[in-house]
Amino acid sequence: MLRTLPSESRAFPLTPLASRSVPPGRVSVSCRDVGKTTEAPLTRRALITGITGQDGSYLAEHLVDLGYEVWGLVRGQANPPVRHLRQLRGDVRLIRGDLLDQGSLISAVERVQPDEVYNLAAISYVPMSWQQAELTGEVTGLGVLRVLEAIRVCSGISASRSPGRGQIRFYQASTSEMFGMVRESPQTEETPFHPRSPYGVAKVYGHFLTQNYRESYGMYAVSGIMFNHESPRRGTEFVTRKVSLGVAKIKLGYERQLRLGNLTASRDWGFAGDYVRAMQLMLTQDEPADYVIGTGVTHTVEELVDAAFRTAGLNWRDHVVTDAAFIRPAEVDRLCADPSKARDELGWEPKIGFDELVTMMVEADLRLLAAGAHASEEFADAW
Ligand code: GDR
Repeated sequence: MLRTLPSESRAFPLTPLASRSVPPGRVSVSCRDVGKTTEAPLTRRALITGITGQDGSYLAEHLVDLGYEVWGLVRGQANPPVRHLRQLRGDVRLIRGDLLDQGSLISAVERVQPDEVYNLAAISYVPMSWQQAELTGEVTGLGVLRVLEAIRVCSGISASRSPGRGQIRFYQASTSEMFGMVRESPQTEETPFHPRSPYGVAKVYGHFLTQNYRESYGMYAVSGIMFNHESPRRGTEFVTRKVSLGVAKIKLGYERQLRLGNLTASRDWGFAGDYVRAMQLMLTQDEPADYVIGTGVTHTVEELVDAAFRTAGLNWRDHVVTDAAFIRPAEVDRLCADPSKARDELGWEPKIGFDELVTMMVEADLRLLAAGAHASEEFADAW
C-alpha cells in the first residue's frame, strides 16, 4: 500500500510593495538624472528580476549579506511563488513589473534607481519552450531587450551620449544551453553557439543583445554563461530535483516508481549558491566581460540517478522507468564547462561538488517529506 501524503495549509503573507518614497542614503533624482547624483549612496542597490526563483533567492540573500539594498521585481497577480520571499526576512523590497511590459520596467528602474540590475527572469524549463515558443521568445529573449531599454532610457543614454561614471551595471543570465550541439569540449567563452530549443535560441538573442548594448552604448552589461546549477530550492520539473524528490518519496513509501526521459545526456551540475557569487563578482570588475560559470566536471543523468538512490540506500534499477513523454524533440547531449577565465579573473571557484550536491538535495527532500509537506507544487517550498 502506498502512503498518502499529508496535506498542508500555510499562510504566506506578502511582503508589502515598495512605497514611493526615496530610500535613505539617496538623493532624489528624476529618471533622466540617474547617474548624476551629487551624493554617493551609502549602500549599493540591486534590482533583481526573477527574484522568486531559485537563483533570485540565493542572489538576494548573498547581496543582503554583502550589505546591498535589494529590490525584487515581481509580476502582480500571476506570481504565486512570491510567498517564498518570506524567507528573506523582510530584507528585500518588492516592486511590480513584468518583462512583457516595457513601461513597467522603466517605472521600476526609475523608482528604484539601482546601481546594479540582475536579469534572472525567464521561462527556463526547456521542454516548455517547444510548447510555448512564442511566449518564450517574448519573455526569455525580448524581455532582455526591455530591461536594457529601461536602463538606457532611465540613464539618458543614446548613440551620442555614453553612460558616465556611476552608470547602472547590468547582468544577464545566459546559459550553457546556448552551446547546444557543442562544437568543442569543454566549452569556453569563445565556443560558438548552436542552440537546440526555442529556449536556447531566445537566450542566444539575449546574450548577443547584452554584448551589443555594451558595444553600442558603452554600457556595463555582461552575461554569465551559467551551466546547470541546482539546490533544494530547484523547481521540481528539473531533473535533479525531480530525482531527489522521487528518491525521497520512494524511500518513505509514498511511491514506487520514478519516470524519467533520456538517461544518457551529460550535464555539468553545480550548486546554485556558488553561482550567484559569480554574478555579483562580474559586476564589480574594472571592465565588463562575459564569463563561463561551471564546475568543469560532467556526469550523465544515469550517474545522477545512481548517486541519488544510493544516498537513500536504494538501487535505481529497481525503481526508474524510462518514459518517452520526457524525451525532447532535440537534445543537448553533453555539456562541460571550462571555467578558467572566471577562476583567473574573478577568483571564483565552486565550493560544492557533485556528490555533496546530490546528498544535500536528497537529504533536504527526505526532511521535507518527513515534516509533512504537501504532494503538490508546495514541494517547491524546500527552503
Ligand atoms: P536543462 O535541465 O534542460 O539542462 O536546463 P533539466 O534538468 O531539465 O534537464 C537536464 C537533462 O536531464 C534530462 N532528463 C530529464 N529532464 C527533466 N527535466 N525531466 C526528466 O524526467 C528527465 N529525464 C532525463 C534532459 O533530457 C536533459 O538532458 C537547465 C535549465 O535550468 C535551463 O533554464 C538552464 O539554462 C540550463 O539548465 C543551464
